[in-house]
Amino acid sequence: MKVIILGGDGFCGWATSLHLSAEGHAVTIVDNLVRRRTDEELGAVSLTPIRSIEERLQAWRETRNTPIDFVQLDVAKDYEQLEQLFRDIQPDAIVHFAEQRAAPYSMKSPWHKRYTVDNNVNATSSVLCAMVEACPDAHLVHLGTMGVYGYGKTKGMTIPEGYIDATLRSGGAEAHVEILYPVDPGSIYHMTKTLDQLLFLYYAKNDGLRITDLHQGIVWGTSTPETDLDERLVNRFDYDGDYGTVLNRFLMQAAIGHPLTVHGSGGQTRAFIHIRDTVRCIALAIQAPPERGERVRIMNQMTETHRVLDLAQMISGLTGVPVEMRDNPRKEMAENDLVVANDTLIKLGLEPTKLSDGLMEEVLHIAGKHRDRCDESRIVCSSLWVKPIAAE
Ligand code: NAD
Ligand code: USQ
Repeated sequence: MKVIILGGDGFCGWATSLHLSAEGHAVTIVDNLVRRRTDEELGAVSLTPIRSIEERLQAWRETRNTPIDFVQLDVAKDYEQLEQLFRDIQPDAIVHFAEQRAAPYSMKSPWHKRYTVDNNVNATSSVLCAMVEACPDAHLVHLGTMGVYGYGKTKGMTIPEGYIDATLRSGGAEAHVEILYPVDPGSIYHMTKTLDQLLFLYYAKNDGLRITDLHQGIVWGTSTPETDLDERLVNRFDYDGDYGTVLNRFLMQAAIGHPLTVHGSGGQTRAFIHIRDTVRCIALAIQAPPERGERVRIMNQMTETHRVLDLAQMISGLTGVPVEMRDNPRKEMAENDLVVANDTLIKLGLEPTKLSDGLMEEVLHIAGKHRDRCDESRIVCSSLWVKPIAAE
């Protein structure tokens, strides 16, 4: 298949690009490299020494003798170039990772809030619009998030895959319908993914576009069989208070002896998936496109759920590094339950990698190897969800 990977220089996108290329697909990466500039803005580079995109692609050519093409453009802004690219390549599938993905970054300031909305919504809107004009038969696979469902009290109810039966009552009449699961975003970033959902609903209905939205949990780990082939193919490892995600942060903190930073009570339950399973899920999703005119296909891309405090205690038990309970910089429920259906990807052939499979030790090892690259002043999350009330 011809596959365009939007955001293919990022954490999930790079590993996916290599995996799909290794599977024999003709891959073109599109990226504006903004994530590398954000490293500079935040003063916190990837813990692993990622190479320039040129060196990465050269290393892949030398390792596998399979070229991956690269086009630098802004998916949210460079509309004409994007449409022309789709026209020229006529892709079978487009995988869309090209969004600002950190919740704390999206809450840093008015600029960061507006940037996240502008970038993410315009990127998705431009991709859909360009598909209608240039490649209406292509299959769009978008990375959504489990956070669109929110983390309210579901009282043991299973979160379904995107849709839920509902009874609507108004004016004395009653209608039974299937609707998108009601959204409940917990940050500006998560909110942009709920807006993406509406764009997908509209373009699938109006233009018959074939769209899969993968509601992914928190990705952990850093390496895949392909990124392990050569040190120049190394993947990102974000550890800082904005972009680092909780499990990788705890593992990295343990590796350098920094107390494990649990926000609030640690009763937050979240869904997780290893990066190796992320790339497999994308490969499975592009092999199973919906028909033209079918509703948006939504799959929950996660393999297990854990409470934040349980993770911290598990890693503390493994390494002896203490747990530190910190004031929660976020506005989120102190605790929640979370039961998630992930049947579709399992039926398509996903064999889940679990925390118990020994890969936490691999992450500890990688973090330990690159500990000198860590700036400890960047570890604690400084983005606040709610402005502190000014002192009188
Ligand atoms: P990332 O920030 O590492 O990668 C995103 C890539 O997109 C970067 O290379 C960036 O330069 C590029 N990009 C952003 N805006 C762009 C634009 N306007 N034009 C061109 N390129 C642009 O993020 P990631 O962790 O790889 O996440 C990828 C996607 O997966 C995101 O949409 C995210 O919401 C979703 N996701 C990630 C996780 C996770 O834990 N990492 C979990 C669930 C969902
Ligand atoms: N947390 C801590 N300590 C830390 C960091 C985080 O207790 O040092 C807590 C947070 O308060 C939160 C939970 O851990 O309750 C998860 O935080 P996170 O930063 O790991 O995840 P989140 O902000 O939700 O975002 C990440 C990705 C995002 C993706 C999302 C999937 O950055 O792109 O969409 O995970 S999900 O959480 O399933 O919505």
